[in-house]
Amino acid sequence: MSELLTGAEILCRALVDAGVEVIFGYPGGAIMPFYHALPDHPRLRHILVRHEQAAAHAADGYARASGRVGVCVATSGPGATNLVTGLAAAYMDNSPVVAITGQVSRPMIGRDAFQETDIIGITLPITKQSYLVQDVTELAGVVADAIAVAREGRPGPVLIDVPKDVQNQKMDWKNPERPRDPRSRLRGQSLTPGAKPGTLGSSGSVEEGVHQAARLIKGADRPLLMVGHGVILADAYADVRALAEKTGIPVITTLLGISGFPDGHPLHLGMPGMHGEVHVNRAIQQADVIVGIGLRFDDRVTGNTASFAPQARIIHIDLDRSEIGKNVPVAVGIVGDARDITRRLVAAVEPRWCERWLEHIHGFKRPRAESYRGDLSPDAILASICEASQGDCTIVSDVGQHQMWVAKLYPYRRPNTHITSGGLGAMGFAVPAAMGVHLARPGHTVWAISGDGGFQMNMAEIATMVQEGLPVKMAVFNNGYLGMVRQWQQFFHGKRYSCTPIWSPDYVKLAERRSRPGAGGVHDRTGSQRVPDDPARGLAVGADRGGARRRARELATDVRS
Ligand SMILES: Cc1ncc(C[n+]2csc(CCOP(=O)(O)OP(=O)(O)O)c2C)c(N)n1
Repeated sequence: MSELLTGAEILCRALVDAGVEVIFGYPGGAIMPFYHALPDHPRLRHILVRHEQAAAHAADGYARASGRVGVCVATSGPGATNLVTGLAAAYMDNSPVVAITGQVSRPMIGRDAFQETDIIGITLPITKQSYLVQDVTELAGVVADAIAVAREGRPGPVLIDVPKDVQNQKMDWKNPERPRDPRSRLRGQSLTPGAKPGTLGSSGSVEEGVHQAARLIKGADRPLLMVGHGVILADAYADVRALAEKTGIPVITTLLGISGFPDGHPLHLGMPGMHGEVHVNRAIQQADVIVGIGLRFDDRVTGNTASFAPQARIIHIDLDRSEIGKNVPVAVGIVGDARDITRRLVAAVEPRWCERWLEHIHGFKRPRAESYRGDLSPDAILASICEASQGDCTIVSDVGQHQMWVAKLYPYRRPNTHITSGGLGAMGFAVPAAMGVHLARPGHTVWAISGDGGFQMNMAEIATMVQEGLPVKMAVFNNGYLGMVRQWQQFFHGKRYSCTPIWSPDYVKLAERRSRPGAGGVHDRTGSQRVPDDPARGLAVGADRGGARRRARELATDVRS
């Protein structure tokens, strides 16, 4: 059956057809036709964020928690540029996000029209692919293609820029007819080459690589397994655990690999790197074989690569060929899906145990510092969060000192329950990303844990959550400082605490609901507003009003004196 539809209507239908259920966005001039069409597609739930950066972070959180594509929408110009940080975070952490931006009408492109920005040019280095839709006939194919590209291989963000006149352009829509080559008009490039399974060097086959790896593991005295985000993305937990248990190799989880292997497992050591644990770093320096699965050996893990793991032969398993040998030299590089390769490796290795090596590593452990004790210590706060959630929640952390405490101290027992901005390290990530995680996992407890600096960057999203009735729990480590920067000033800048004390509003007051929101819900075209019964229900901001303020004042005095 044929119908005359606008590009905006086709855009909505294509999203519904692709299984999209939630969109995080903010309207404006160049995306008006899309917002006009949206109310006719009730299967698309729109979350009106308070800043487009939050839309991108929320889509990212949704994608990481669901394994599906997260979608965000913005208008041209400032709306589109506000997405940039969120897209960069998604790019760095391989999160499948599709961003849809309005663009000025085709005849106006390149004339510095009102709110015209070359968002494709701006986001080229932080997107896997981008499309400037030139004609309504391409739209449905572009959406389907963008969603596939965002997910396949090494996931990442994709941008679709849709000129306003294309959104208004009509076409005779014969579902399910699709343009044959939706890429014909795209701009942008894939920065992540498609992966062909294989082994670098020798015969090049995966089998050969797996056998080389098994031989190295057999001959190793001090082997280590390093687990990265790729294990979570590939759903390779069971296989990684099987590999560790068959060989007895101690396991290290990178910041993004946390919850890729259960904390509390006798083989789990903890996090490496400059904010990691001393015993983990010492183990790396003494290891003779390291099996790295789904990680990129970034500088926060390796420090100076010249002195990283000086005795180790490295086996690197990664989906992306370009990662292998990029940061550290490898003895065996195997390109392929983490689950598939690990499974083969489990079959190829001989059972063994590394008891003495494990004991040796535990000998490096040091007692916790004094500051880790007491009622408001990171340990105690995280233990109470764990207890309150009966150990079953997802933690979304922001960036700073608290992020490292959350990474190191919280016991993650279930896969993919720790979400953070690892690669970009974007403050302001936690609150909106937790909102996305909640929408991906309704009924599950989600905590956003932030510092007072990062929380203030996107705390306006509390209003979004109240309007939408999203019961995300929040904890603010309100120490009165940009703590991690202060720590650097303490150690590397002669204790010159320049511009790091930070004042906070009363977070508990902020979370109190004074009145019902005026215009809640998605659409009020028909006059019906969807306002949640009790929008603030379940919204817990874990700031300690008096105590933290006092502590902040004390610290500030401390610094001045
Ligand atoms: C958007 C952004 N701006 C600046 C930084 C640099 N930065 C890293 S950690 C940090 C301090 C974070 O302070 P806070 O949120 O209070 O957390 P804390 O370290 O005290 O736990 C800053 C400013 C960043 N990572 N992201």
